[in-house]
Amino acid sequence: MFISVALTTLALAVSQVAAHGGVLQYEINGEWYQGFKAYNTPVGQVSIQREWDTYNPITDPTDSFLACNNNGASLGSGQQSATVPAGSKVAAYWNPWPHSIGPVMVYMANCNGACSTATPSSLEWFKIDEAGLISGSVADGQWAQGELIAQNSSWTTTIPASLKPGEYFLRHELLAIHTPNQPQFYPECAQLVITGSGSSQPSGSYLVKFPGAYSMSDPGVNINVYSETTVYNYTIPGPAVWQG
Ligand SMILES: *[C@@H]1O[C@H](CO)[C@@H](O)[C@H](O)[C@H]1NC(C)=O
Ligand SMILES: *[C@@H]1O[C@H](CO)[C@@H](O)[C@H](O)[C@H]1NC(C)=O
Ligand SMILES: [Cu+2]
Repeated sequence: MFISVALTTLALAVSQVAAHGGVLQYEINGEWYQGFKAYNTPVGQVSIQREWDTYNPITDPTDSFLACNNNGASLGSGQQSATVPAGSKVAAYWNPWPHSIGPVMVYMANCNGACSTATPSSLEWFKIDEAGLISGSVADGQWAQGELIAQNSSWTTTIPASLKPGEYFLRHELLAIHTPNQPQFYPECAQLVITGSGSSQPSGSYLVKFPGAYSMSDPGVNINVYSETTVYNYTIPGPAVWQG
């Protein structure tokens, strides 16, 4: 009795505090990297992450900042990149309790040169990881974002081991769909220098632009989850995952 009351209270507290957010830090190949500090001036910040300014979502799938959030700018002399071998594990850590309904997606983009001078909206992105509806119905099932919260607000992905070395962007994204027919996109980008002896590159069908990859006509983007009580599939937007 006491336990069930306590759990109900906890569940209520959780649903109330689930909120906006972003990726605050990374653990890549065993090393920790601090993210950009949103709500602060970029002046003097040093990070592998590109600038993003608030925990607020992007709500339009054609928003010009969809690639790396608003404003996605390079940190100039403070802009760093993490040098890691292909095949490394990358864990992204969000703020505690981002939203719990919707998919988690991870993308990369080859900068074809220096990422520090690259414009995120001009790059061609490929998806390396995705998870959507884990179990149950669209209306009240378990989502990847709920799993992320249960994993200490983190998500771990392996960079394809065969990926050709070079400078790349890494883009983590939550697509929160708890508000009917009003998607919320939460993307953050970091810069990587991939090392190794791989030679694989995704072919054209795996490559997308942001904006461009998503639209309000995608079933997974423009959705009222609460009306889908007897639907047990969810179509994650964007291209197929490239396995390397
Ligand atoms: C949970 O995540 C934080 C980073 O947000 C990290 O410092 C801490 O070690 C993690 N705790 C566990 C138990 O992994
Ligand atoms: C579920 O699958 C059907 C048939 O493929 C599709 O039309 C529908 O859009 C899917 N539902 C969701 C929520 O993705
Ligand atoms: Cu929110």
